[in-house]
Amino acid sequence: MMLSSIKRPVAVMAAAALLTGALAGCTGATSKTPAGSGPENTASGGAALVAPGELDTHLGFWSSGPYGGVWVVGIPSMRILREIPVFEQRAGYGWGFDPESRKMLQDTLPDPTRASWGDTHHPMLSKTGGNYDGRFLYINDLANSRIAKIDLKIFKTVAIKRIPNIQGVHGIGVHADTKYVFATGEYEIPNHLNPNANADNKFQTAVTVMDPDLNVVAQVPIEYGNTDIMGTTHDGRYVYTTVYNVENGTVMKDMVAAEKDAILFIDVTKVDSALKEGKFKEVGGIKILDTNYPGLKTFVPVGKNPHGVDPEPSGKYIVVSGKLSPNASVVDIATMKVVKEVEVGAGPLHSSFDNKGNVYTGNFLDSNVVKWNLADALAGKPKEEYIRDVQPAHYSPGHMMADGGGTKSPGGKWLVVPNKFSKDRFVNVGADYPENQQLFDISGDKMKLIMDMPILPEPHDLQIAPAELFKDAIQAYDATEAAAHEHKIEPTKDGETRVVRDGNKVTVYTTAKRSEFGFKELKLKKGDHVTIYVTSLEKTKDITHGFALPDYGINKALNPGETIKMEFIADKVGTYWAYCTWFCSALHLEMRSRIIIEE
Ligand code: RUQ
Ligand code: CUA
Ligand code: CA
Repeated sequence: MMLSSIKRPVAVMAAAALLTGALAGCTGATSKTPAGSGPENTASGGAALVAPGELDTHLGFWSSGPYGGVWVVGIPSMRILREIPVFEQRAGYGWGFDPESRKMLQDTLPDPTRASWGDTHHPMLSKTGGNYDGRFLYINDLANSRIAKIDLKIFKTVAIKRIPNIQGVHGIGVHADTKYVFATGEYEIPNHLNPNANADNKFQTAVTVMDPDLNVVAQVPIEYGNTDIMGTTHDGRYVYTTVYNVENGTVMKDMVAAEKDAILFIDVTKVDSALKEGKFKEVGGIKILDTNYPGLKTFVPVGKNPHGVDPEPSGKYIVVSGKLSPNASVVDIATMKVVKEVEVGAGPLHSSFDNKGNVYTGNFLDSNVVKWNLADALAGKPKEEYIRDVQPAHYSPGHMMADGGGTKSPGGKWLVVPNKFSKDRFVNVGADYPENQQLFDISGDKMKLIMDMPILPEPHDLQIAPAELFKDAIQAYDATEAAAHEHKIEPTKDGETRVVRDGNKVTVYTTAKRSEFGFKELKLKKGDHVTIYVTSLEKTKDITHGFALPDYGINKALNPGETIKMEFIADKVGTYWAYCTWFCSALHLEMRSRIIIEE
């Protein structure tokens, strides 16, 4: 057994008292209020952990729920460092205002004429050998069945794909070596509505297998009413997901009717061999695998309506959270059997891990985090022994994540607990309260609450990795390379604006620097199809310009050395100002150029 078993000097009775809810906060507050009903734990002032001018040691990548993007947060300061826009337009970065990002957003919607939005749940970092490698981040859009890839060299979204044949992409999983990206389908599609359904391939939903660029490799038809949260084993062999609707119910009452639901394991080696042997049917260009292919799918019965499925670091077990039961089920991956039901409290949703053999499970109903020792629980020790600590988490934690929590090598230092409610923890700002999340230091015997951090709705899930992993993120583009690779144009040099006319096609190659664009005035004819490339001549870090032409819906930020491309049809006669949207110098407001469109 690879799990370290810790000799613990902690008083067993204290743990028992904590479980009953008579909480003595670790931070010195001693209220007798039961967990979840009062602000009994107070933070010790986390921001001070990182003094002004000092840098965070870790980066957290947050899904932002219906904000449709990703927040990057420094840990332990919990300072928001930036947003990465994904499924929604963001004026600040000009995301969704230029033809390329706009196409990515709109073409992947069910109706490309509607405003794009996303419901992001589960960010997943790319991995090598079962550990984060800092290259990419993948994120789902439950609302529009989409998935996106973010390149962490540039912290930008580089691909968005809509997944066919399913509704509600919820859980996603990244193969231990990022060979594949997997996605679940939350909502069943009745067979009569499913364009691919016929006598041979009845399915309610499917697990989708994609390559690292999110092209669909295959879909595995699933006969049950949903596939929910997802995980992968550290050896790359399996991807697994909870299935809470084995009933194929369409209303909640029916979805909780059965005593047991399931975890579905999909053997990735069988996906490969089924593809190789041609055991699939191609429907609309998608390879739908033979659902009866031997060894492809295994359903393991677990307690009703399970939710989180989290791989512990040794790679032997998965911890499944019970949601409707007070238990976390430990599933042995080798035998695919539940080997232990561990009593952890009411409403467990998700678990994360440290580097000392401990599991941190968040209880939605109890509003707490329970630290328990996996080896002790598996050895059948009493609850007072395997439970090492209980701390209130305000209020009603959903997800939680320790640094490196889903990998082979957790760091064991930080635990972030996004909470679903905040109630009395902040000044009232209206009927929709701030969302809360809390940072715990988990390096000691007891979890220590470091800080509360209110944030916009809603902090859903996250991944935490050492900041060191992202040290190669670029700080400025190489103007030549960016131009050549992204747009296949000759780089535009200082003082060299070129206007090329071919019939009514006009292409403008120009520049931006402090504080002017390369062209001072551009004359166009009504009806011209205009493409403008702007190359930033800046080499100084953090000097960002923008190019906005509001009358034509154009707005895009441009970083040092970067080339951006904008397109519009000059269909309105008049004089229009293009201006810089990012404050770049004392003469920022003067950074504007006139575009005259004549009859
Ligand atoms: S899951 S509904 Cu996406 Cu735990 Cu949060
Ligand atoms: Cu360039 Cu403001
Ligand atoms: Ca069920």
